[in-house]
Amino acid sequence: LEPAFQFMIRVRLPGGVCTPEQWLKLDEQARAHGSETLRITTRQTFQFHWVLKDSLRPVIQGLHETLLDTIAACGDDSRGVMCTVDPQSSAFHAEVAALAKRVSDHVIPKTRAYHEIWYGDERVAVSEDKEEPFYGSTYLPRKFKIGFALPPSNDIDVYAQDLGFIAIGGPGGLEGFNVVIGGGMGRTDQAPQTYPRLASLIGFIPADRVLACSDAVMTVQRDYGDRKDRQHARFKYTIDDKGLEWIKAEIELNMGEAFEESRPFSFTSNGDSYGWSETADGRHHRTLFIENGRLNLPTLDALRDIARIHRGTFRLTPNQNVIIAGVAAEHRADIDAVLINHGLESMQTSMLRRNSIACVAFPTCGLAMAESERYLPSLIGKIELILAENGLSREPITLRMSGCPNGCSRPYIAEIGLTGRAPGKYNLYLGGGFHGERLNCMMRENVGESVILETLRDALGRYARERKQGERFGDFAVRAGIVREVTEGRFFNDP
Ligand code: SRM
Ligand code: SF4
Repeated sequence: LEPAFQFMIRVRLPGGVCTPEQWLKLDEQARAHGSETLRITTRQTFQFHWVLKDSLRPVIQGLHETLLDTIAACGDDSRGVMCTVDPQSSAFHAEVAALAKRVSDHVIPKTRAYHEIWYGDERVAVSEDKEEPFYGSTYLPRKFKIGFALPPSNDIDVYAQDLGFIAIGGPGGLEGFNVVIGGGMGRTDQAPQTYPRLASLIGFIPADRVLACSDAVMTVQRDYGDRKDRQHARFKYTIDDKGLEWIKAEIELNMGEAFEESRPFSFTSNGDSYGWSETADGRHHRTLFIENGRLNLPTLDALRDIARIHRGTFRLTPNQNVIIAGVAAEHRADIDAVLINHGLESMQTSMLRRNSIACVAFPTCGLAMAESERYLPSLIGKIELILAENGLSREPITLRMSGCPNGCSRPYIAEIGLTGRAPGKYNLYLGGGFHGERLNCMMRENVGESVILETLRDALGRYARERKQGERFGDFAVRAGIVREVTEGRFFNDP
């Protein structure tokens, strides 16, 4: 008798866009095989948890019926491609989102093995270079992450990507992208040679060079990344070992041309804006807050009812929320009616909660050292009281918790970051940039809830009393000397 092995399934969903038909299929599979739960991830896709081994093929084949797959959602390859989701400038956004999808299709492995294993396709003998022209048999040294950001929104946290494209528009629409390389969050406790790193800006490329640029950057990492030590194999370490200028020159060589001067841009936030918004094309979009991305039955029921009547798309945000996008003005009331019916119409959540992210952690994550998704909601309740005492309830402050140092919630760029060390114990970080532009710095190591709350009471109290007009909490923590400014990943672990 075989043990009841259970699995997690992660879907590939470039830019987090999904049709109502796909939503209904995902919902159906979650009810049939995934313990009636779906999880929106920090990279804009869905995960099924608790899938038994015998259910793997039915789920994957079911997804295939609506053209969804799980290719390159994991592995040493280019992972799910992210794209800013807030369609503030509809035509421009559509152009960038389409490119994100093209890049995703371009960078995934080409092997037919997936189709043979999961869909039962007939096996055809092909030579390795034809089967996998870019990855070969050894793939990349480690996972590789690509994302597209549309200023002023940095919702995808472009500086946390191995390769980030920052869209630059002109009067005629999309002109091209500023390119950033070498971002990453993962670190290991007690291993100071591992650190989070913000991606570095290396120049501008015209829009039609995006595929060439992706190939060129990934080639450098494929050929020069560390294949001996997995803890040192991400692109960020290749860059710091070889030097940014050397890497940039290698990319230019592969691309066959030099980067242009980077263009001006500015980000204002990495969060979501909730409620209804309208774009120039007359379409309406409703962003729903989904705490930590967890879709359990009552919310699944509501969204299934919406999927049955919705004619636009659903968009998953990098902050683990859902946008019911592309609603015609005359259908808004129908969507509202379903939300009211299911008790989901009101937005009573605090600014802190709306700007929070927790990774999955226990009970499904095998690497978890402490709780995250199941604990953050109650911790926020306690921090909300401190904020209220200090008149800060309306202040947007980013708070991210991860159950281990791997940083799946991108905690090292939050204004308040918490990473698990042991059950009930966390490292507390302060001073991250509000829109993901600065790493934070460790303030307390391996501490429990009472020390976390005490430390925050102190820091937030000072913020309330001493801040300058419009100053963000992360900026204040650095200016006031509560934590030192971390200017580069290499210095993250300095005392
Ligand atoms: Fe992650 C591994 C969950 C985004 C850095 N991550 C894992 C695994 C698969 C655990 C494992 O390897 O056994 C987790 C599955 C937990 C579960 O039970 O579902 C897991 N990661 C997640 C998700 C679901 C967190 C969430 O709550 O949403 C996110 C899925 C993203 C997706 O849709 O593809 C997720 N992981 C991230 C991010 C954020 C991002 O990419 O923007 C990071 C930090 C960025 C980065 O890569 O540097 C991240 N995950 C890691 C790492 C550390 C990598 C490193 O360089 O050291 C690991 C461990 C590893 O790869 O060895 C990891
Ligand atoms: Fe698991 Fe750690 Fe990622 Fe959280 S940060 S999901 S605990 S690997």
